[in-house]
Formats: sequence, C-alpha cells, structure tokens
Amino acid sequence: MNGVSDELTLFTRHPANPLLCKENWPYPISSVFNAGAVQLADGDTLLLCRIEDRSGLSHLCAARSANGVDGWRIDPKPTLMANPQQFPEEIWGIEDPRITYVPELEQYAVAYTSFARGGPGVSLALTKDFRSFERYGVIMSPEDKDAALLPRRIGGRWALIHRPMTTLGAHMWISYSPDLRHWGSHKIILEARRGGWWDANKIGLCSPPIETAKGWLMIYHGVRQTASGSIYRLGLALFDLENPEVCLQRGNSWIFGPEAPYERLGDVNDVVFPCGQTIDADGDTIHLYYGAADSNIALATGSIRRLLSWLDSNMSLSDRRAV
Ligand code: BMA
Repeated sequence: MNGVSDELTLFTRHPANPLLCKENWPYPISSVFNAGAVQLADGDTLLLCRIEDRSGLSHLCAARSANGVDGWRIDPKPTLMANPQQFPEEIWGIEDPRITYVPELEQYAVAYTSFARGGPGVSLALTKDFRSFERYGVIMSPEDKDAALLPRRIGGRWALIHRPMTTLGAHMWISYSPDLRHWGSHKIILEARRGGWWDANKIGLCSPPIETAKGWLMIYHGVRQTASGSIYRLGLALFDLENPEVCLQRGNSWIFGPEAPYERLGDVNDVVFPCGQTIDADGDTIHLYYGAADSNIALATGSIRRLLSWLDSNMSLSDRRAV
C-alpha cells in the first residue's frame, strides 16, 4: 500500500493513489483537492473538486468516473465559479464542497465555503445534475466553514452541521431551518479537546454525516499544532438519530492521518481532508475521497460496521466536552 503501514487499517489506501492531481486537468490549475463525492443514479461516481487556480482563488469542478478510481471525465471548464457580482461573500473564491442527496427535494445540496473580506462563511447551492445550480447565497456568516446538510428533516426542520469560530473556540455546531434559508437554534455538538490531544483546539466535520442504525456517524478532523505546522487527522463520533445534537460516542484516538508521501508533502504538508464519500450497495463499504496535502485527491476504503465497532471499544465515556 504505497509503502505505508496502517496499524489500525480502518481505512485502506487505494494502490492507485493519488487519483487526481493538477496534471490531469484539462485547463491550467495550481492544485486539486478536498472534493465532495456522490454516486449518481447512472452509477458514476462524481467528485466536485476544489480547484485552486493560478491566481490563488478556488472554484469547483466536476469529475466523473464509472468505477470511482480511474477513467475520470473532467468538465472542460469550471463547473461552479464564484459569482462575486451577485454574491459578494465569494469575492475570494469558493472551497471545500460537501454534497448531500436530499430525497424530499430530489436534489443534491452542496454546502461550500465562500471566502471574502469577513473571512470564510458557509454557502449553499442546490442542483439536480451538477450542471446548473440554484444558489442560496451565504447561510452562515463568517467565520464559519466545514458544513454539510443532513439528508432529511429532524423534527420537521432541516439540520446543518458547521464549524463557526467563536470566542468559545473552533467547535462543531448544529443549526436548524424550516426552509434552508433562515437558520437558528444553534447548539454545540462536539467540542475540540484541549492540551495534548490530537484534536485539541480546532475540529470540523469532514464528509457529510452517515445515517446508520446506531446513529449519525461523523468523521471529523482534528488539527494539531506543532513547531513545524499543523497536522490534519481524522476521528469518529456518533450522534443520536432523532436528536443529532446528542453525542453518543466519541473516539479517543485518531483513525487516519498523513503517512503516505502524497499526504505528507504538498502545498500544505501533513493534511488529509475528506469532504465526501460514497457507500456501496451493501450499505457497509465506504469509499472516502480526501484532499491530500492540499495538492491532490486520494481514496481510502473502509467498513461502516468496523468503524462503529471500533467506536464501541475506543470511545471516551460519551464525552463530547472539552477536557
Ligand atoms: C482548512 C481548509 C481546507 C484545507 C486545510 C489545510 O482550514 O482551508 O481547505 O485543506 O485548511 O490547509
């Protein structure tokens, strides 16, 4: 596996990694990373990739593949560009899309970071086909990011997971809305720990929450600050199905971190940053697509059943609080 030993092997790196890098792009770019992912009705895997162009600003571009590994058909030009005339909160680009299919709307909801003078905020767009988009504009004002919509209403309201920066710190929150436009009932659902923990001080949602029989499974990132920079790693937490602000389990250790050369070295070293996954028809096999070192896109595969049983034996006593 690319010379990398994975002690836990909850996620196995694909031998073809990295799957996509700037050399694959049909137009000049600086880097491709942090992609939202879905399996389309026709069976294709679609990645909505964050592309950083050579001005330094980001846009989104779709890549489609029959097997989710190779043979990518990449849109010949940007799929979704910032539109600062109509949406001034996008003046410095759009980043890190997370895609949720919403059966009630028969559409995909794309939550992404819009970047402007006030800092990063959360914007929302709906689409049926990843060719035309209905933009809702900014739905969480700066400074906020790492957002994804839950695929169904909770108690009659839509629910969004996101990560505002507040004087309390960089924790994960949930907010609710009757119409996807007006948001309230904001609550912290998971706090960054403190001190020496791998997820001290700054955490955020990775790919969209996964509905399982035991609860909403969330893969989140923790950012460890070191003398030579940050290390982005992944951890797991489980939340109540009908009351997702209640954390049922949280893992103590990280489960996936930068180890392969393409994760350790790039525009930003030591980053694994998934924004999307696809799940096979067996309901268990999970394909996690992640940005590696802010320079390319890689794939790791695991089992939802194994992630849940790992949580059973590695959780801290239902502890969602900072310690
Ligand atoms: C985060 C986001 C991600 C990026 C990561 C590491 O704050 O900006 O898009 O991958 O930092 O640079």
